Amino acid sequence: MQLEKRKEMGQGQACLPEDIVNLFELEKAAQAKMTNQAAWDYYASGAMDEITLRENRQSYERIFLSPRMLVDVSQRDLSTKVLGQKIEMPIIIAPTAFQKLAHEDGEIGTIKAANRCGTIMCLSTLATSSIEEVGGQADNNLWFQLYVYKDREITKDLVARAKAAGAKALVVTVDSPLLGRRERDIRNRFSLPKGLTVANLSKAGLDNLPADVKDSGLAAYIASLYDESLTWKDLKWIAQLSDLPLLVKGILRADDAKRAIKCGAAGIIVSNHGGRQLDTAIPTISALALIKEAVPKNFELFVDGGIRRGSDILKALALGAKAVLIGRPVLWGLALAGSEGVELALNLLRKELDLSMALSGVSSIKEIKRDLLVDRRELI
Ligand code: FNR
Ligand code: LAC
Repeated sequence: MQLEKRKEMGQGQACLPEDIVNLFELEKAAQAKMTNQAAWDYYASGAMDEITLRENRQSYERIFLSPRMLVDVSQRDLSTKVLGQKIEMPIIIAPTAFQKLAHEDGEIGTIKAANRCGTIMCLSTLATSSIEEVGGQADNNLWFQLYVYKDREITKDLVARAKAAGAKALVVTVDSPLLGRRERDIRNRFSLPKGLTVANLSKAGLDNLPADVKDSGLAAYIASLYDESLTWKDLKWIAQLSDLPLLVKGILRADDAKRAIKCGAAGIIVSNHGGRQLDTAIPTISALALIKEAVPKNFELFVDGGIRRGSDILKALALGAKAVLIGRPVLWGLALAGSEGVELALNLLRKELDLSMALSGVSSIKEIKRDLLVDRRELI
């Protein structure tokens, strides 16, 4: 946008997609656009004091790179393989619930952006579009995130439907026997506005969040329906429900990572749920470093939480992640400009990763190694 027009609008900050220079600006622009304050709070919230939410981000800022010079970086390739499938960049869309709160395009807008960017989208159980609708638009690039309901028939049915809709992997989230205490949601009595539903659960008649509770409606929904008794034994049961590769999302300890592998996990997503579950849980980049030491060399690890810069992705890959997942920035993109906005968020990260690689003397993903990071003890 021309400078005059921007002045006319009296705004110092970018608010059109073409003006957005980084994800922090995208966040501000999305916030300005979202008129439903409770929906914004739901997206932005962390649990309790939001310490883990902040630390997820800040821990990346404390890691320094040790770039290598005079390397030919004229030909760069960001593509990689996850679970045997090629993707154009090591950036995957994390499962986030209720995407239609951001924009009417919702999850369909997100899968279309994933298609255009050559990457994978993981669809949440709590999506506002069904697995069949999203699967119908996918380009062999859909994963399904499973929440385990007390009613095992419902859980079985969700897995079968995901498989039939063409999902390529099953992501079981294990950090949410109950919902974390998100104080903004409690104050707002968070629920879904009229017209939006938990689309995957309409068949089971469980597609509405209670609206008349003195708490977060989502917290009440989860407390009454999710299986709080879930254990490793159940993970084995889930693994045999289909032939889909199983990813376990929400692991933060090395011994749990080893157990997940024993239960047949094809990969682990190191995650604290974007700081939304247990506050003061370990920041994910630190958990990744611990877990990497404990698992076989080629076992596929993923990480999410607080990734906002291409250099964050470089750091996560240097610490052993195959790829990263991005949660909130996708929602910000949707809120600002629907499917195009999601593409914008992904492209900003892709370009920054590409530049960070070039400036570090790396021209392909497999060249990213631990020695790109400065050891804490080397810092004065
Ligand atoms: C989430 N997340 C999440 N995870 C999951 O397994 N199932 C879900 O339905 C949701 N829903 C959800 C909604 C919203 C609004 C947010 C912000 C997050 C967690 C998500 O997959 C991911 O772990 C974090 O979002 C990653 O952190 P960043 O990138 O948001 O900082
Ligand atoms: C959340 C749940 C739905 O983080 O995963 O809101």
